[in-house]
Amino acid sequence: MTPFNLRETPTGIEGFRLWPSALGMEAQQALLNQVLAAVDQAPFYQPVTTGGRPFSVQMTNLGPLGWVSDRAGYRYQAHHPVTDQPWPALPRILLDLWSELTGWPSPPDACLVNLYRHEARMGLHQDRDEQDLNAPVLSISLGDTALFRIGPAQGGRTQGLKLTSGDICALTGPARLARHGIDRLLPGSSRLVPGGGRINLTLRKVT
Ligand code: MD6
Ligand code: FE
Repeated sequence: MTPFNLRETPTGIEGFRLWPSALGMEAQQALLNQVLAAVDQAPFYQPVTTGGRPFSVQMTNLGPLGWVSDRAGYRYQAHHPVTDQPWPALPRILLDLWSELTGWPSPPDACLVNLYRHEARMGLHQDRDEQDLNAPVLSISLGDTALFRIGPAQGGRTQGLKLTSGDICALTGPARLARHGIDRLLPGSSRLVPGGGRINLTLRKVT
């Protein structure tokens, strides 16, 4: 595995941290291979909102806990909602990235894996289902470039930026509850993900 490029770029948003091209091509491919191998045991599925509307993003999880949403609500749980099996273990490379980039003293206990095919998007939201909202959320982008949008927790003006394959970002401290989402992909901008599209991994401390 090639070493990570841990040079951070200022974002102008306090607490929103960005490491552009943290993963080179070789590291992206190695990470993707491990994620796809794990996903063999925990296939992507299409979650629905509490209102019964399907997400355009497909999801699965790695680690002791996984974020799920269905008509009963959204929550973290230890089992895949379709196969009822425990989620696969977190690959070591993800644990290493978490500790190197966040410095958080304990490992993450959940990794949400989002698969965006061409038309998929993610509405503005806050990540606030975790018990300790002081722990950061670390996000790794693989595949097609995404137009990411972020703004203050309380609402108000948002700004957009591109997340490209190999970029890593984090919501920490004053940006932990920032509102954020994915407006759309730039389809065909990467050939990394088989079948096209983008995979986003978000590492969290849930309990
Ligand atoms: C995505 N990301 O990049 C969606 N959440 O596909 C997120 O929802 C996210 O990028 C928490 C922290 C960073 C993120
Ligand atoms: Fe999020």
